[in-house]
Amino acid sequence: MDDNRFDALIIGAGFSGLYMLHELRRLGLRTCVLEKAHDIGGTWLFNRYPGARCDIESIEYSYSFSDEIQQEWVWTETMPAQPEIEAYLHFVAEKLDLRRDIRLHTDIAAMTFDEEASEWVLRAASGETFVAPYVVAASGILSVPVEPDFQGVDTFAGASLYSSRWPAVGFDLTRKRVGVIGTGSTGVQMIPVIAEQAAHLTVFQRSPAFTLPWRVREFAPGELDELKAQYPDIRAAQREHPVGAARLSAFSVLINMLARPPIKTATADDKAEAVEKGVMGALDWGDIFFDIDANRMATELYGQAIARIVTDAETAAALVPTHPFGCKRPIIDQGYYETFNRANVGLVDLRKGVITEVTPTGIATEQGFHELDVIVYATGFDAMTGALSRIDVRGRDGVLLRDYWATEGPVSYLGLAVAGFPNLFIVQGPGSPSAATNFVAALEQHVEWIAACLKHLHDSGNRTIEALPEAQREWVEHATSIVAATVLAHPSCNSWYNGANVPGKKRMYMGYTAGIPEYRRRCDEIATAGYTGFALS
Ligand code: N01
Repeated sequence: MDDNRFDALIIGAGFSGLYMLHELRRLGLRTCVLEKAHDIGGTWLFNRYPGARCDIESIEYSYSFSDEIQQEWVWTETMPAQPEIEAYLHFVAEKLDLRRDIRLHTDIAAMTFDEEASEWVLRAASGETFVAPYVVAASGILSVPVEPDFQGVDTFAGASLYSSRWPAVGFDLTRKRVGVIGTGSTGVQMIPVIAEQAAHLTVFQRSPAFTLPWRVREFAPGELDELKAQYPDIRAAQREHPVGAARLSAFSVLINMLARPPIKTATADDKAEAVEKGVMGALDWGDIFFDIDANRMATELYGQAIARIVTDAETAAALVPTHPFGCKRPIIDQGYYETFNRANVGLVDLRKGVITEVTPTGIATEQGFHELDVIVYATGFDAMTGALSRIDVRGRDGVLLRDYWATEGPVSYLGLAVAGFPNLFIVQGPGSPSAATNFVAALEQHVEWIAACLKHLHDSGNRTIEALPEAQREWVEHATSIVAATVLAHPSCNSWYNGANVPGKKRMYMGYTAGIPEYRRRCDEIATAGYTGFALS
């Protein structure tokens, strides 16, 4: 038992858990990372589907805390593909000698706060237990997939593939009739790639995506070295940027739009010019985040821009979104709309008739039957709260976190802690900036804040820290009030951001949208004032 007693335990060996381990070791704490998978990497271990890559530039979607690491690691492309990010995390783990404190194949099933001893007791699915006063949940915000249970889903005789547990050895799609369900970031990334491999691809689309074309490219000779020489400036700019990525990315495109002229006063010529520029130009207006009518006007132009790319008029019309732009996560793509001009690609608009059944030979919809050899599910995640909800997390008085969130909604204080669950820190919990930012920039701030907090507890002779219900309520009200004035609060906005993609999940916008610098300022202010809003004992 003593071997399994630690100063702090970390759940998850992805980007967050690896850095958390490094930070806690620097404090001299006896720490261990518990990881359910067979290897480190988190998101970037599981999401190996064709075309998987990050939509933020590699030099920004990477740890900034070590100049040695950022100078030594060599990115080959502007926006990194999954294998390269996974390899990067392996490099970091070797460089910092992290693996000796990581327990793989350790799936935490339950954790209970022992109020008398003021410590957490964690039980793995194997029955093994671990004890520590503090737990950091670095279990990922998009790590629990939503897999639809269509009637007959298990009867399919072909291959059923899931984007977030793609076979490590890959899957040969050549000469196969493939169906892809889902057109979020994942679907939009994989569809052009699968179309090139498969004999035929059928895309089953429930909600058309807003997606902006992007050209990912390899770094030119010497380009990365030049960028590395500018790292102090690049990181400084990132730190001050609301989304934690100052160079062009899906998020910064949105931020830049805020400074553009409004569509509402645009002339017919202005609009025609916007459509001429393509789907990106069609949306490039300053008022579309705050005015639903302006948003709809821009969507109309977006539809016109699609119609200039997609040759079949019915398909082009089916690709036009009906939800407001900005209320789902921005997507960037490599030739998405062009893919629908291929002879081997078909689109099924599920708004005209839903999937009724999966049979041994394919997918039946209210509109007809599609024979398939492979079905690919790119149907999203139970985001932000999913990973901790699948663990039996019991806080004070035996309250289950999943029940608490089911009743109260996905509430937290600062996205870092939940009232009634002492000494449990969440990296990128609901109510933190994570969802709408560069995750790596956001997690670095969280990890550093948590490490400083643990040092403070030690130095001040405290053992327990707990979010106060009043502070939590105020934080949730504050975070909610920021989105209230935007299209994000519109009833037609359904996404993982507000839990609408998970049946029965209490609807609440789960991000903090004032940006990372403002969030950091508030977190630092709270810490400097002696952790206001928390009870320390
Ligand atoms: O998931 P999603 P995702 N029948 O929830 C559809 C990150 N990420 O995995 O919109 C039919 O966005 C669903 O339809 P609807 C990024 O943060 C980043 O694509 O609910 N369809 C939707 O079209 C992203 O936001 C990168 O109506 C069903 C799709 O499945 C997050 O992960 C790449 C259905 C799910 O879209 C999640 O993206 C990939 C059903 N029963 C992911 N159920 C990059 O960095 C769901 N759908 C680039």
